[in-house]
This record gives sequence, structure tokens and C-alpha cells, in this order.
Amino acid sequence: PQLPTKECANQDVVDALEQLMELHKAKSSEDDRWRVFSYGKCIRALKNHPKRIKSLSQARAIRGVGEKTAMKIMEIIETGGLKRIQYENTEDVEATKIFQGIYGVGRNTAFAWYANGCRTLDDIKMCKGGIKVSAVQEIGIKFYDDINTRIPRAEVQEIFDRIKSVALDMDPKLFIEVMGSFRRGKADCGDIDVLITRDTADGKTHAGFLSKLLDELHELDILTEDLSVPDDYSDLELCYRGLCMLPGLPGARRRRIDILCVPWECRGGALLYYTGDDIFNRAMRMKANVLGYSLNQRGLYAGVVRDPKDRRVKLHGGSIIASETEEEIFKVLGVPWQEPHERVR
Ligand code: DCP
Ligand code: MG
Ligand code: MN
Repeated sequence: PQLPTKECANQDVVDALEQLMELHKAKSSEDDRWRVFSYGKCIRALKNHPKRIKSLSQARAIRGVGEKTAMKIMEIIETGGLKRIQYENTEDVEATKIFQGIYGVGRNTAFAWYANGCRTLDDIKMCKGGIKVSAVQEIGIKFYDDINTRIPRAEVQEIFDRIKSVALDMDPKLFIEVMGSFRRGKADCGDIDVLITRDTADGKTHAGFLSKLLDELHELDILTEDLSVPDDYSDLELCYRGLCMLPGLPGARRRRIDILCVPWECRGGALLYYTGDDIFNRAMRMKANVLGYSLNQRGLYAGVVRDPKDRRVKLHGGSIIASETEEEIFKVLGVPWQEPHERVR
């Protein structure tokens, strides 16, 4: 289902805070990342706030809005602008924001290029300051505008339908679906997220399938460039990233596509994870952790033991307790079922 665009009573505030958030996103410090997180929370709350904000205390009363943000909100409402945006929008932030729009370029690379004297995409193309550009970044520069343009829902559907029919021709028992923002019903998508698995009831799996599918899609000129390919196609869990397009359509843009393969028994965990959104996933992971479980893209685990010195390190992997369907994962976590379009910030 396509979601209607909601009227927002404080759209000017949302727009300004989003601009400020983007500026912090482009920077690299721990502090900036925290600000991005906290502005994100405020913006989501503001989007759902039904009334026009009229006072500092009204702003302050919104969940996630602290004293400083409340003052910013009032500045926007009273002056129509936010001075902090100009102050944060320094030359380095502006340039590195552009660089980070290149596929394969993160904050560190962007700031390193800036330190080498690069200011524009042309500087990067000319390798100003002796900077090195990888083959993948080269593709990111070549299709910069395409990659940074969102894809209309109808086009995602059309490209996916083609891929699905090619895939099912090769193996009718295959499970293939679109995940991400498309499954959540968004009107446009940043990329096309495709999930592949296969029912193992007949003793077969999708091992080796992806490599044949990719060959076929290249042959048909649906896939145009590879960005990252798996090392070992015989695995059941694989991730492919590339560019695709509707073949034979003059002026068609290159579109970002991710194709993910997962073991059949992990399909519920994978559906849940790759549907997102990322904020919803974070909330579900936290819920799992509170209950002493661990949730990842494979499913829900019990008895995971983590290193107290570094919570990212698992000392014991635990055992899987729910992973075949999304429903059972919601159930074990005690979270009421939410349709994909409801899993939004
Ligand atoms: N995901 C996540 N955390 C991340 C990245 C991804 O939980 N850091 C999950 C949730 C996302 C899904 O994977 O919804 C797909 O990732 P995308 O980056 O493609 O994000 P979306 O499809 O949600 O949005 P977009 O329209 O920008 O592609
Ligand atoms: Mg996506
Ligand atoms: Mn994606």
C-alpha cells in the first residue's frame, strides 16, 4: 500500500532541523553522530506532532526535544531561519558532503581528500593533490547523479518483476521478494533490495544460484556495473551490490540494487531485518537485548554471551529460537504484529 503524505503542522521546523542534521551527518566526530541521532528523534516526533508549536514550553513538552533544541525550534518559528545552519555549513562540511555522495566514500576518505586540497567533484576526477580513487569510487563518480536520485516505486516494481521472472525461469522453487523501503510502501526508494532464498523441502538449496542469476542479468543488460560481489558463491548467505537499469529504455537511469541470499530457515529473520526501517530494527534489537536475547539478520538467539569489556564481541554464539517467520519473532519478543508499512520512524 502506498502511504499518503502526511500534513505536517511544523514543516518549516522539520526542514531546518533536517538541514542541520545533514550537516552533522557529514562530519565525523562522536559528538556529531550523537547530534544526528538526537535530531533524528526530534524530527520524527515533530512530524507526528499535530499542532503548530507556539511556545518554548510546547516545544519542550515534545518527546525527545531538549532545552537547546526547543530554543532552535522557537528561533525557526519566530525568525523563519536558523543561524546555526550557516555556522555549521563551513567549506569543509560542504565539500565532504558532496564527496560522501560518491558510492564507496565515507567520512574519513572525504575529509582526507579535503585535506589534500579537493573541493569539488572535478577536483576528485582530476585526482587533485595526488589522491587515489578506487575502481568502485570511479563508478560512483560516473553515475553520481543517478545513484543520488531516488527511484519511483513503479520503476522498482518494473525492474524487480523482470528479475523475478528471470530467476523463477531458472528455478521455480525460488523465493524472491523486494525488501527495504519498497516493502514498507514508500513512494520512492533509495535502492532496490532483493531477498532470495529457497525452500529446502526437496533437499535442494539455492547454493550456486546467485552467480548464475547475476550472469543472466548482465547478459540481459539489466545489471550494468558490479560494486561488490561475494567471494564464495557456494555459501547460502551472500550479498551482492551493483547498478542496474531497465534495458532498452532511452534515458533510463542507473539504479542501485542489493541482492541478498539467506538460508531458508533464516528467512523470517532476514525479512524482518531487510524490511527495516533501521530505527525500527534498532528498537527491536533493544527489545531483544532487554529480554536477554540477541536479534540479527538471521533471527533471534538465546544464550548469547558477550564480552563485558567489548559488547560487540560474542564469547558464545547462543542458539537460535525464532527465525523462520517474522510473526514468531514478534511473538517471542512480545511485540504486537506490525505490517511492513507501519514499521516506520
Ligand atoms: N538496515 C539496518 N541498518 C543499517 C542498514 C540497513 O537495519 N545500517 C536494514 C533496514 C533497512 C534495510 O536493511 O530498511 C535496507 O537497507 P537500505 O539502506 O536499502 O534502506 P531502506 O531500503 O530502508 O531505505 P532506502 O529507500 O534509502 O533504500
Ligand atoms: Mg533500500
Ligand atoms: Mn539497500
